[in-house]
Amino acid sequence: MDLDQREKLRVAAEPAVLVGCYLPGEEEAHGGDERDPLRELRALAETAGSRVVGELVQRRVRPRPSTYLGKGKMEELTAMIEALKAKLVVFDNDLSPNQIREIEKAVSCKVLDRSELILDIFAGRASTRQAKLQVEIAQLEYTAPRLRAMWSHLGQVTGGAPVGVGTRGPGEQQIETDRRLVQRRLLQLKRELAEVQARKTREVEGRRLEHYTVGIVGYTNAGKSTLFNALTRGGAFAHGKLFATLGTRVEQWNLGGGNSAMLSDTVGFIRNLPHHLVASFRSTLEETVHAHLLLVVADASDPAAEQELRTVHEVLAEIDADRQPRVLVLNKIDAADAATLAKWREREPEAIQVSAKSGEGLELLRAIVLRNMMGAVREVDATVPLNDDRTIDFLEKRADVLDRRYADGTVTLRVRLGRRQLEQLLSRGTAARIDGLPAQEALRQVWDPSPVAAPLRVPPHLRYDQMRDEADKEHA
Ligand SMILES: Nc1nc2c(ncn2[C@@H]2O[C@H](COP(=O)(O)OP(=O)(O)OP(=O)(O)O)[C@@H](O)[C@H]2O)c(=O)[nH]1
Ligand SMILES: [Mg+2]
Repeated sequence: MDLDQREKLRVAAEPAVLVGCYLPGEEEAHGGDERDPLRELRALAETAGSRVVGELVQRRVRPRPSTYLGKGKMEELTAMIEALKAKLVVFDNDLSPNQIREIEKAVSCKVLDRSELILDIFAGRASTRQAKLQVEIAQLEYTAPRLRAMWSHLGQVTGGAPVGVGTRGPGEQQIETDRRLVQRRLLQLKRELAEVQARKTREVEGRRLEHYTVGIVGYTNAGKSTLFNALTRGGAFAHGKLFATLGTRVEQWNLGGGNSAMLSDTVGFIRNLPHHLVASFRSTLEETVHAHLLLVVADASDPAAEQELRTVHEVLAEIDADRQPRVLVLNKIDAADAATLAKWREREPEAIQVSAKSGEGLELLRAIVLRNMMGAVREVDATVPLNDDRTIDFLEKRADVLDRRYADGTVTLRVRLGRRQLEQLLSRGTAARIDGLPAQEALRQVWDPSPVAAPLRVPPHLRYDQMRDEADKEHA
């Protein structure tokens, strides 16, 4: 079944009511748009395949511990669900397992919170092995405690026998068995993901040494894949729905003059991404974390763009992708009005305004990336055996030679050398030593002192030893 068919089926299946309960000062953080705080949740629900039939917003000083919403609003919600024949309630807030149980009991239909909704979308979209593993891990970690709460509540309703889980024994025992099954499954999945991750890390490290790498990042729906396609003719899936992209694609980007970069497109960010999902997606984001340069893409026509950019910078810090230079790319200028663009220009004078759709501004973007790439120029001593004519010839013609010293069958040239030029020398098999180091080593130590010289870090949640410890604790 293709994506659209699946979505049609689910649309037909799930009329949904959206609920947002906002505490003072929370609306902006929640919707990014004060007049329409449920805007993003609506887009998420539609992306997940629901049909939004009703919406309910409450402002409270603090959440009611049992149901988050106040008592009167809960009654209103129950009546609304009945009148609209809704099958699903989605909360814009993150709910505790107990709150979900209480609300489900009151409204007698399925209740999801925002994180679960996002997980559901990810589950529907994951197409690579890596993405599927990551989603299943996140789902097990996030949903398992909720499932437990739900079963115990259903157990009460049916006098102890859990509904829909089979007839094996009374509730508590069932939950214990399932909890162990979940743990075992988690361990197996994490082990498999660790293998995928290790392979990926080697691949990324290799690519980074050989090429200049540029990562596209940004909020979901900012137009990253459209930009990627416009720059590379790369055929990434671009779509007007949230989280169209879940994996990472890498394509060559021709920067002109015989230079090129490896450009990557990846999953979009969203505020309050479920914690486990961020951790799990670390390996998808490996390409981003280790890119030489980041293009941070924002939708200039979106009123919530500023809030979204803040989220993007936060997530980048969280995944350790905050050491490389960034270029802010304001996309969709064809859809933004002149006043908005003027405001952006004032606020972000360094940003490049583009339209991935019309191609406007892409030439400037290319030039700036090229300058960034060649910009890594170092003044070094290149010591070359006199019989390595090709290297000497290359340096004399292409690099800026400041001084020459001859000794014992070698020449030492004081040169200003770009990173890309050294890479080109390397690919021709140069015999030069740079500042006394073999050329390959110099590339690591002189040009990329911090990120590449250090081995790529394996995130703690993917380390075998820790997983084993956890499993042992579990069995003890
Ligand atoms: N008007 C206009 N629309 C654009 C532009 N760039 C992208 N879009 C539209 O924005 C929507 C999202 O584009 P994508 O490229 O899928 O966005 P993305 O950032 O890759 O989204 P995710 O992969 O879901 O995170 C699509 O409907 C695109 O057609 C642009 O420059 N102008
Ligand atoms: Mg995309």
